[in-house]
Amino acid sequence: MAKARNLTQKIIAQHLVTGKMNPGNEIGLRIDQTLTQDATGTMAYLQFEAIGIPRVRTELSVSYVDHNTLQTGFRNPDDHRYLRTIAGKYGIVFSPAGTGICHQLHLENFAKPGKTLIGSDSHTPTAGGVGSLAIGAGGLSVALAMAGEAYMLPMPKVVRVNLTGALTGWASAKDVILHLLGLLTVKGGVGKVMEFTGPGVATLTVPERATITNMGAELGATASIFPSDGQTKKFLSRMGRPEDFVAMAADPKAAYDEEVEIDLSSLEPLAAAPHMPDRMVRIKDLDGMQVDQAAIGSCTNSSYTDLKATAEILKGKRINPATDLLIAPGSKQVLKLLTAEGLLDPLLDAGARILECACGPCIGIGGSPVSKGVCARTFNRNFEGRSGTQDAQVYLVSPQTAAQAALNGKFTDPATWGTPPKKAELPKRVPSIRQIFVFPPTDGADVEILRGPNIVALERFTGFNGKIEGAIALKVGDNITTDHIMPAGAAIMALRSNIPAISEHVFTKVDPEFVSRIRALGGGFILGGENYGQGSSREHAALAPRHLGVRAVIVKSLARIHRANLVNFGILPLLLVNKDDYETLAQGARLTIPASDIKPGKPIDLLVEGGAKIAVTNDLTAKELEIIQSGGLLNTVRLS
Ligand code: MIC
Ligand code: SF4
Repeated sequence: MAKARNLTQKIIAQHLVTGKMNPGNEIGLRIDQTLTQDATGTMAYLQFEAIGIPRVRTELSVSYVDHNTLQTGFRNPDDHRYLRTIAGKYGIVFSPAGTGICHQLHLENFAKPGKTLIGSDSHTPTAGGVGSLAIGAGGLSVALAMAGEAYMLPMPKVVRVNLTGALTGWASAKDVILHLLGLLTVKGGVGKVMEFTGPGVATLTVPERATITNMGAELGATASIFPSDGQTKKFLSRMGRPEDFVAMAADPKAAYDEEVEIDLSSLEPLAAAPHMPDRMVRIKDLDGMQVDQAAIGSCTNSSYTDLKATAEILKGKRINPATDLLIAPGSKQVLKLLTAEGLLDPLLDAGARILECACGPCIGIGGSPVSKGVCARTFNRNFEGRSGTQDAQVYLVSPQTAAQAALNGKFTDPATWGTPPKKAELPKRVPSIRQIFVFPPTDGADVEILRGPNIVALERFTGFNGKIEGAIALKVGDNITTDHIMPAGAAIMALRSNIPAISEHVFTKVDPEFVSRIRALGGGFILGGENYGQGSSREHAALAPRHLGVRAVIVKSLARIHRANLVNFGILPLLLVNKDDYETLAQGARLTIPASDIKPGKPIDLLVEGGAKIAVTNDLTAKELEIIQSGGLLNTVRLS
């Protein structure tokens, strides 16, 4: 009899190209679908062009424009035009600016149970809400998957998150994942897939599941996944694609590497306090704190059901005049539904601002709060400064909590909120927005790729031989995010296709002198703590430091996607054998790395000027080491 498998193992087994399915062992997966978004997409497609094949080899590839849709100046619209023409040429579906947020749109229109999806955005696991094995990756990894290459990753451990009971009162799906983050922390999911099972699963609708799988990214998890069941069938048929449904679940006796229990009925409204998504607090304990801005949207909480709940709370009321309320629906489909169901009026009449269907304030593209402003945002990240206001205090909450905060002008005890609205469901007939997508011609040979002057050709990095000498150009602490390394916001994100220009902003929010210092040093190393590079998938957080001459990062531990991006661009990720050595190494210390002596998984000594030796190791495979030694992945795969 075949071995009982959990759902993650089943999908992996069906897509396994290389490797053995033992946790930690490198495996290669066949990828059915890819997605990109504008801010990572231009680089991904420049790399795809460099690989040199005529058409994507996936079942489906979609290019969404949702992050920077401001089009201030020529750079941003030029990027969008490049993305549109590239999509036509290579057989990619194009989603124009304003259609919606990539993860919301993908869930509504394309995600399928049992399929593998990789996306150049860390919240790609949202599609796990319909039972896809969906993983965030760097742009180059996505480019390779589009070229038909297997996606390489360490076989994840599978965590069974057993849900019992049902949500009650004002508790929502957002509170489930905030609770899990409080329990496991922002590094609790590294190297793992969170697989949701148990009797509580059936009580959650697909949009609720997608809120949970979306924010599994904040746990550092490789993916999060729900089974495909009656709820999935209902969702897919209401989305007008019943044929995409297949039932999928773990075998009843399947084993898991770890287990977590959550009793849904024990949950209450929660928040993640500034400035980390795992700083879980109870809303009741924030009672009385003034709220300057409430914002509802982002790929976590911008579904029709989220906004319906919001509209029902706001109906017939006016928000507090001292509190701004920003609402960005996740897609035009959500917006059309709100209009059709008469739910837009209550939002408008209450005083909400309706923003474009895009990421917007989530990534600092407008909607920045006032100085020291307290925000109640339904988003997934509250890293310091990410809102565009460095001293803002961002609390991550559910739409219900954000709507209450907007009404009251402050956080209040949920016990005072009255009876919660009935759980929102999608209506039977959902309007289609399929005609807004641009589907590619069957032969793109005649499509001309249009590039603006901001789109700068890729640089060729050189490999190394022998030893690498240099100084620690920057020492940083634990949980450094890619927002610290490569800040976002409208102005800097407009430079995503121009590595020399965007490199001027590396680490500027942490240390404004960093760029001039590393230039003066002629390159060097970064010393970091635990979970270095968590958060976004932006490969610019590896590519731009590499452009500035960073050759190695020496850390206590690394986040998964950033680790892969470092390898992809030829930066050595070295792990301190003795974590206490972090204290003895100072910024400015000169080091020699005997790079040619590095072997997979073997410790070596770094020589510190003055004679000290520091042991470092690595968790690289032989192939990854070879990639770094040859100056990055593109050097090993280019045809052109
Ligand atoms: C984010 O939420 O940080 C982003 C912006 O969506 C990033 C991608 C990017 O930096 O372009 C992500 O999550 O991967
Ligand atoms: Fe967009 Fe925010 Fe989601 Fe990132 S987290 S994809 S910026 S909405």
